[in-house]
Amino acid sequence: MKIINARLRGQESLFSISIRDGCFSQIEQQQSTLAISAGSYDAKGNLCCAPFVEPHIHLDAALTAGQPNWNMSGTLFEGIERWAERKPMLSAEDVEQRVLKTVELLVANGVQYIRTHVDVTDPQLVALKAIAKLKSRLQDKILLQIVAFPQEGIWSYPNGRELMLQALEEGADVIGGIPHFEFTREYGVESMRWVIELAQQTGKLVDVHCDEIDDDAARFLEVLATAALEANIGPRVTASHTTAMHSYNNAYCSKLFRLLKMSKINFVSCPTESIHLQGRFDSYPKRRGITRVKELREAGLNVCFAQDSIQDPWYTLGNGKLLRVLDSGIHSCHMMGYSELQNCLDLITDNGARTLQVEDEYGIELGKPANFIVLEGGNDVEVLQKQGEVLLSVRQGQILIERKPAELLQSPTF
Ligand code: 17E
Ligand code: FE2
Repeated sequence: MKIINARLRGQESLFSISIRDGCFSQIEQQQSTLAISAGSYDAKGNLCCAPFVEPHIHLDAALTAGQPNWNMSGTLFEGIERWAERKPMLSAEDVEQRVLKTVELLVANGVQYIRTHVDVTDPQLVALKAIAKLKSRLQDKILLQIVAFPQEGIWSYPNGRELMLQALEEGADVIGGIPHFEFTREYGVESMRWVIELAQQTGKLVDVHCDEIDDDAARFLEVLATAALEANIGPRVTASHTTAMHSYNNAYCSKLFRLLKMSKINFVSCPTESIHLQGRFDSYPKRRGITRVKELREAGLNVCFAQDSIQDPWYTLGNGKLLRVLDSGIHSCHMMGYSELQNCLDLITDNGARTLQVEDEYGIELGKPANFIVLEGGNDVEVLQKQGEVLLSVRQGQILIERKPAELLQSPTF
């Protein structure tokens, strides 16, 4: 397979990309536009880039919005209550069917790497077991990482620690947490130290729902970052949401950032979800409730964007399109200065890959697996301006999806 007339990120000229045995075998700069020939795909000057990464989604809850009740208030906490009503209705078939549908949606939109949180505050671990089974079945289409996510707490839920350990035995790759939702600050702190110790013992990654609340007193991030630093595992640790950071005062943030930089932990922000769920207890002016993405990036920390939810008790919308999340995120985070726009795709590609720790196999480089997508537009800015569909997604040299650009059939003359 050969891709011709492709643009690569950060480069002006056209490239030809050859694939052999599922890997990139040649990446050649072209002097001019090439004519299409048999066996080649004409990218027509569009951007060939590494696949989209969805680093934070809840596949277990996807496509359950309104079952049995709708979230009327739009708060995170009502979402947790509505989900607790749906949880006893879970069955292996129900989970499998919804997960496959959601993954299909994500794959159709250029995603090849997914980290899913799966609620393990369920004595039967129904969803966790069902999703662990799907992992190998899906491996030709996506790389799936599973987080053991204690939605109702580790310290605050009966047998919370045992359920977390059992989930790891059943195949979870990543240790989760939810310190701001534990009954007390002490429980939250203890749970964070336990999570990092467990990661040291097991070699697993860590991804914590951390300070997902508008409370400026929710300060578990400093506990997580300190524990990660002292265990020397920062790059293997992720703090998701950290929306309370939106509300921290600048003096505290200035002190906190020193620790964050030393710890080298990763951040995931879910801008569409946070702008919807946060700020719900404010009148006017209303906080946006999104973590300090711009400032974290400027401090050299790794931040990526994620969707979080697709049609679940927390978020009724969502369609697998990370370009929509990116567009919304850079608006709400004031990240539309031209230099920020020029590399904005990092937020849904490379930075996500770093969070998932899959950089060894990720990227358009000689010898790496031929995993890539073709987007409408020749560079990051054009892709965002066009908001087009993903035209091609290739994994290990095999086409996953291919589509034609939308065609306007009729328009007035000017
Ligand atoms: N659960 C949670 O605690 N936070 C979220 N954003 C979602 C589920 C979607
Ligand atoms: Fe989440």
